[in-house]
Amino acid sequence: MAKLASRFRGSLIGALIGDCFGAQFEFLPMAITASKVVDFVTVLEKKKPEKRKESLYFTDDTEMREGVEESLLEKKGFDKKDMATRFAERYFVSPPKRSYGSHVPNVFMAWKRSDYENIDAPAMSQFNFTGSYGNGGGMRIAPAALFTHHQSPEKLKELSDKITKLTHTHILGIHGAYLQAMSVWLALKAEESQFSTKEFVDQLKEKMKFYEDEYSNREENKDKNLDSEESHCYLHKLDVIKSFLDRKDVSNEEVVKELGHGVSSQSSIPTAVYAFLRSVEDTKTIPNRNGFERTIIYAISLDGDTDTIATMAGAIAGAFWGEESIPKSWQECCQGLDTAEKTAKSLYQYVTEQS
Ligand code: R7I
Ligand code: MG
Ligand code: MG
Ligand code: MG
Repeated sequence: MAKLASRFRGSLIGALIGDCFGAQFEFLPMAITASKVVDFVTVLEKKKPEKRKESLYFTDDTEMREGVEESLLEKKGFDKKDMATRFAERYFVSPPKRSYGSHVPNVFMAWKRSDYENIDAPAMSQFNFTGSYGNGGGMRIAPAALFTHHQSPEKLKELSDKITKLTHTHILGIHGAYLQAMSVWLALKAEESQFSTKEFVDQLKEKMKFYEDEYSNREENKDKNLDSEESHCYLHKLDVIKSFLDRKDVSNEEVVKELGHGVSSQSSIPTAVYAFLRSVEDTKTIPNRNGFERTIIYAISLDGDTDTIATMAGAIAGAFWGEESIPKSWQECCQGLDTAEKTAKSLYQYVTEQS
């Protein structure tokens, strides 16, 4: 079983690899298949180390994840002004290839105009005051699961909500980010030899049911225009995942139709969780690759928001199988590897000192 320090590194490096590898496929006009992704990684693996080194850039998924980590470590917990300032100031100097979501820069600019005094309001005013349900909350949330490793799932929920609400206040964005955070949190603790994908989904279902019920039962939410299918969408999608895990013949088309591969939380976060769980179960469709490799290859093969689905799936898979499951040749390709390694070590040190 991978040791905890290795799982911390695995989660952040796994997130980085998902982003860097997935970004190469984001706007490709061709249909993506697992064999095309395998061809892509095979080319990288055969390159000379000096040609490979840092040849792949990361995007907003990593840039914002780094902002979360730095702030949590520096402030020893959540500090909204500090984290918001890090998000925005990084964005203002970032090259265009970081490809941030189309609306989230409005939040950064409003913060700056207020000299980082008015942090809460800009996110709430996104999308006609519904708030964003983009997957920008989930894509950066893995470090919250590491940070609360020795605490309760309720503490993780509190932290995940605070980090997400800085930019994403739609309930589907908030619940989605928690689903991703909780998946990483559980994967860090899971033992491979006794692992049951169904039990993993059941644990997630229990949490999502609680929070989705709580939200829809609150009086002030009764007149919000979410129908019951929407307000319990994560519970519903976890049931779909369970039914998929019972079958061996689930096609990419069916996964995309039922779970999605889009830029919204609800159409990408359950998909990332499934990409990991399917890769635990199915060792044959993508042969001669370990579970971590299968997760990344499969997540990207689903097409759509490839960097973000792969970054979220990679964070879960890396937490489960540990850093030693991630080929060194893959790691070396990524810009941002040194930061991910160092930060994982600092987070590990921080939580072990706290416990
Ligand atoms: O969520 P966000 O940070 O974007 C992250 C995505 C990832 O795929 C990254 O890799 C990057 O490519 O972008 O940024 P937002 O601008 O808040 O949301 C992203 C998109 O989600 C928006 O541009 C909208 O298309 C969609 N969206 C919504 N559409 C309608 N109504 C988010 N919220 C809404 C909504 O309430
Ligand atoms: Mg991105
Ligand atoms: Mg995108
Ligand atoms: Mg993306």
